[in-house]
Formats: sequence, structure tokens, C-alpha cells
Amino acid sequence: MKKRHLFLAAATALLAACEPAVKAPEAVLPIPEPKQVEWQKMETYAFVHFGLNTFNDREWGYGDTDPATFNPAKLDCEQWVQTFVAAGMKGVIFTAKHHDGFCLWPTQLTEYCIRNSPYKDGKGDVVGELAAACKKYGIKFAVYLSPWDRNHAEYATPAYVDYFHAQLHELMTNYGEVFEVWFDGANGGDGWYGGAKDSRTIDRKHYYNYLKIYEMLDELQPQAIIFSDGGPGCRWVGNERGFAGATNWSFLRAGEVFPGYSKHYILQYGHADGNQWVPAECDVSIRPGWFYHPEQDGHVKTVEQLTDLYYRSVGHNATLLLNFPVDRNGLVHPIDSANAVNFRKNIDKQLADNLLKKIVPTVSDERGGRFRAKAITDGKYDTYWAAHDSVLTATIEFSLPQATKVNRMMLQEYIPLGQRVKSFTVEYDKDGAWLPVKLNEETTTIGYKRLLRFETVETAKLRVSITDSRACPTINNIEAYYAGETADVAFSSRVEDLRSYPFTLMDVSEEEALKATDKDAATTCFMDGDRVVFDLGGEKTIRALHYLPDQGEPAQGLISHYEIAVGTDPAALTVVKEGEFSNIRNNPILQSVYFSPVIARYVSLRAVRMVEEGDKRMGFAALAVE
Ligand code: FUL
Repeated sequence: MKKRHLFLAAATALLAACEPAVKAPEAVLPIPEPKQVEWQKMETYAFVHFGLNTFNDREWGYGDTDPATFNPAKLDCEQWVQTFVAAGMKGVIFTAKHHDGFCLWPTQLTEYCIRNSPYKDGKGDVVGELAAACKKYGIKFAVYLSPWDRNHAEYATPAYVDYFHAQLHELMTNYGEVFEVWFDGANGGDGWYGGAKDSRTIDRKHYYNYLKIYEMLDELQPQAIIFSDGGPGCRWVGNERGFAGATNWSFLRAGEVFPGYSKHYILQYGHADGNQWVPAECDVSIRPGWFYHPEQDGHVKTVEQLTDLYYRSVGHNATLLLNFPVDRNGLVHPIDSANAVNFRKNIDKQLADNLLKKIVPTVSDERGGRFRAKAITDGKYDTYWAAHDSVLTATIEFSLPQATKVNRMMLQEYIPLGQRVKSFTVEYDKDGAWLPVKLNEETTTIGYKRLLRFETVETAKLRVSITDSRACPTINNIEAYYAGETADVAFSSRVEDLRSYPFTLMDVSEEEALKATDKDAATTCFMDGDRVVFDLGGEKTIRALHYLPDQGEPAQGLISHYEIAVGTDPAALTVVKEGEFSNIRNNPILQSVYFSPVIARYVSLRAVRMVEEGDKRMGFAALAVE
């Protein structure tokens, strides 16, 4: 370096050092424990369901199946783990004991275990073999231990609880570190129960004495994340289909969710006003069943299906726990393994070339210090851009070196300071105008990670606008990609494909309303006034309104600015979204408005402004609410 350059560099460094230290934003509660952040960074990990059910074509063993039937001829945990590594899985959770009570480790606490099976003449230990394979190939290990036990004679009495705790203690002390402990929510009911063959119910909230269990885990495995329907470490996502809501808060209201929570479908969204950090985990099997059934060999999820689930789990601020039903040989079946590995390759291919790498965006507000715009594209997790404390909305604009195709975006909030963003938009520049990218879901929350798939645009400029936030935004990463034209997502705007709850339109004749629901774009329901109210007939969780304008030539009754309101009383609805139907005059295509899921019976669409000033009539070729 020349002397003059050296001097300049030194002067710049000095200036930076003199800059008053800019304080990091205060955390917004609730915030994750550091171990929850590390867990979320795992993103995808495997589940294995394997046991007596595998050999007896069952999903739930009754508790009386003969241990002699557990006889995998070629069991090879290294084959499992090698498959998981190739499929990019960062760990595996194993069903050490499912509801049937059969233990896959040589426990001293019951005879109903692998010691009494022909596998390795009773000397086998699948839990130990899997833990060792994980260690060898460098992925994490964890256990599923079913609280419900259909074999145990004392189930539903205090004696069983002691047994359950002792089992957990064995597992937690003999197999090294676990990253998670999985407590299933399915509990109580029919069972063999030592020959009693009756039905037993328990108080799901208190019976197992979870507080004592948490103490034990804190002491023996402090790094472990505790899964149950309501946490405390991570929560069930409320379905077994592998996806979280596009709106997904990592919060729950403490103490409200426990196994049997009747509003479990809400778990895919979290509680927006929750006071406890309990992120969602999406558990799903690569086959229809959790356990192996030979007739399901032809029903393994395809690469496209798995790819779609990835975007809707990891890309929706959750983790993906993908189950492999190990087969009767004791191996991951070749179809499952091929699809899982190709799924990973597909994701890697789609998200290979980050178009925003090192492009410093222009931001509407910058906190300064370490919290500058360049942190958004430096590829580091722990550096982030932040706005000033009072700033809750902001724009982040990227200029690419040249116009290029884009159809994916990845965004991350710096969650150690809490989950903040409540809504945002993504736009691209087209001939000097900002247009929204075409998505098939709402852009509300971000959280640890948000992945967006949108219809391909060709542009040299992209803009992310944070339109609402719980506190000043803290964004550590934004990336964009062109994934090619792929089959894992559809952006159909065909009116025939519109999904909707059934509804009636208030104050509109049945005959006229039919023109908006008949899935025929050529018929238009016209109505006078500036407001249409949908009655869904009962309360529903709604997240979108679709409006296909009149398709006539010229199109009539076009709404340019809208307001959507919802509620249970049509006379007192709450506004959930307002905005403009961009470019509707020139291109009256299907308009889809997504918002945070909300429970309501009535939905209103109000025309705040019409395209033709003074127009007193709205035209709807199609309307739908989902
Ligand atoms: C459910 C269980 O009942 C299933 O058998 C499976 O283990 C799944 C992961 O959780 O609640």
C-alpha cells in the first residue's frame, strides 16, 4: 500500500473509532433463549418412527404385540444417518418408545423392550446405535419418548409417572447430548395396560408432572429444546402436514396451550400477543403414515412436494421435522432416501446464486454505528441493519448491476432481539414504476426466516418496504434468487381455481351475487354503492380476499383503492387492510389481498376510490374469501 493510502486508511479508522458508539436497539419481549436460536438455525432435521409397529403394519400399537416380532435383518443406523446427511438434515429425533410402550433400548425398567426381541439375540440397542452413528457423521441426536404407554399396567396412576420419569432419566444419562426431547400430545385412551384392556384417561395438564421433568432436563441436558404442543422450547405447528402459516409468530400466551388445546389450528400462526417465545416445528412424514407400511411404497412425497413444504415450513419461520418410516429391513427405504436427497439438491439449486450478495441497499432510515445497510447483504448472521428507535416503517432498495430475472426472496430478522415485523411488501421496478411482485400468500411476519416465491419478474431494482413493526426493524439478511421456472409453486389466476368459503353477499339479490361466484369470468355482478359485505354464515379463520374485476371491454366498475374490514357484527367491522389495486385500469387481472389471519363471520370490501372518478357502481366478475 502506498503511503498516502496508508494514511487515509488510518484516518478513516480513527474517525470510526471517534464516532460516538451507537447503542443496539433494546430487545422486544418475548425473546428466545440462545439455545432456541441455535435450534432454529438447524432448519431441517429428521424424525424416525421405528419399532414393533413397523413389523405389524400398525400406526398405534395396542401394547400387547409380541417383542419377538421385532426382527430387522439388516438394521444399519449408519445407513440412516448417511441418508440424512446427504439430505441436509442437521439431526435426528428417534422414537425410543412410541405409544405401545415398547422400548428400543435395553432398559432395566421393563421387560417390554428390545432385550426380549430376536434382534442381535437381545443384545441390541437401537438408541445407542443411532446415537453413535450421529456422532460418527457429525449430526445431532434427540429422542421422542411417548408419555402415553398402552402396555404399562399402572398407566394413569402415580406409579406410572415415576416409571416415565425414570425412563427419561435413563435416556438422558446414557446416550450423550440430545438437542431436543419430544413429548407427544396423543395421550390416554384404550390400551392393553398389563392385560386390563380398558380405557384410561388422565389430566393432560398435570398428570405427568412436567415441572419435575423440566428440572431434570435443565440439570442433565440443559441444551435440549423441549417439544410439546405448547412448548416450552418449541411448539407443535397444529397439523401433521408439514407447514406453518405465512403469518407465524414465535410466541404463545404462557400456559394457554397444552395437549388437547381445542384451537390447535391457531398454532400454525402463533399468538401475535404471546408473552413466551415458543417457535413452531413442522412435523410431517415423507409417507402417508408415520410407521412403515409396504403398500405406501408408491406414496412417498415427491421432490416437488417436499420442496413446497420446505418453503412453507423453514420459509415460514418454523423448522421442518421430516419423518422417515424405517422399513422392515431396518433401513431407510431407497425411494424415501432418493426423494429426500434430491429434494435437498433441488433447494440448493433453486437458491444457489444470491443476486443481492454484497449489494449495499439504500435504506430510508439507518441507525448508524454497526447497524448499517451493508449488514443486510454481508452474509453474516450476527450483523444487522436497524432503524432508529422511533421508526417502525422503512424501505430497503436494491439496485442490481443489470436487469435480471428474479422469483425468490429470503429475509431474516435478527431474532435475538425479538420478532418485530408485522407486515411488509416486495416490489420491483418496471419502466420506472414500482409494482408489487405476485405472490400467493400474505407478507406479514418474517421472524428467523421468510422465503417468498413469486412470479418471475425481470428487473434491475427490488424494494422491500416494512409497513408495520412492533419496534424498530432489525434485519440481518435479505437475499434474492432466480430459481428457474419450477413446479413446486403455482400462481394461478384462473377464476376456476379460486378457493373460497361459501358466502352470501348482503343486500345483493341471489341472482346477481351468483355472477360473482359462478366461476365464470364472463358474468359480472354489478352493485351500486361503495361497499360489499360477505356473510360467511359462521366464524372462519380468513386470510385473503380475491377480486376479479369486470372483464368487459372496457372493464366497468373498477375499484382503485380499497379497505377490507372484518368482524362478527356487520355494523361494527374492524379494518384489516387498505391499499391500492395497482395498474387495474390497464390490466384488470385477479387482485388478491392477503392479511394476518383473523377469525370473523363478516368481511367487507369498501371502494375508497374508483378508477373513474364519480363511478357509483362496482363490478365483480369473481369474489372469494379464504
Ligand atoms: C402423533 C402420534 O400419535 C403419531 O403416532 C406420531 O408419533 C406423531 C408424530 O405424533 O401425535
